[in-house]
Amino acid sequence: MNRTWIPVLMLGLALGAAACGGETASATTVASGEMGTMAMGRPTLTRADVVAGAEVASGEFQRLESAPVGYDAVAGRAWLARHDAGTTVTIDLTGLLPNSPHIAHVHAGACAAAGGPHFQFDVGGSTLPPNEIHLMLTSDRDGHGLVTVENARVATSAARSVVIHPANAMDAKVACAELG
Ligand SMILES: [Cu+2]
Repeated sequence: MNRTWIPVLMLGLALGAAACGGETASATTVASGEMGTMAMGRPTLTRADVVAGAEVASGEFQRLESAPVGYDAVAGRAWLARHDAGTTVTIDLTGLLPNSPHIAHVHAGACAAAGGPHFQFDVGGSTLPPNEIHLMLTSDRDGHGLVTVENARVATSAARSVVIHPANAMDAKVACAELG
């Protein structure tokens, strides 16, 4: 990727996140660089389900009515591990549109409410990581996607579900996993 495109991509992602959360992100906030790739996860981090000494909540992804075409077979699992170093979240899905970027957020509501608002460490604070937990993955040619993200704070019980969206259609909620 050409360097000059990175800020453009990040701006697009931030605006998308704002669309999902129903709030507006200012260009100033976006430019601060909080939303770097590192803050949204990597496939190679230690998965939440194998973090040593963690308390792990997990749930199966269920397709939502709002899922766009192409996601009829979406399935997978989300894990949220609370541990001494903070929180680790992993999502592992199949049945995604192939070779496509997706964004997931930890939400504060039940899947019956399509996840409700985004989970925030400081409620009413920044709508970007690290105050929220966002994950970015690009599915492979078979529609499989895996990513893990870490946060230095331990999530409260308000971290209730994980919702995944196509990165280019953030209003479209594809699937939700309730953490139990
Ligand atoms: Cu979301």
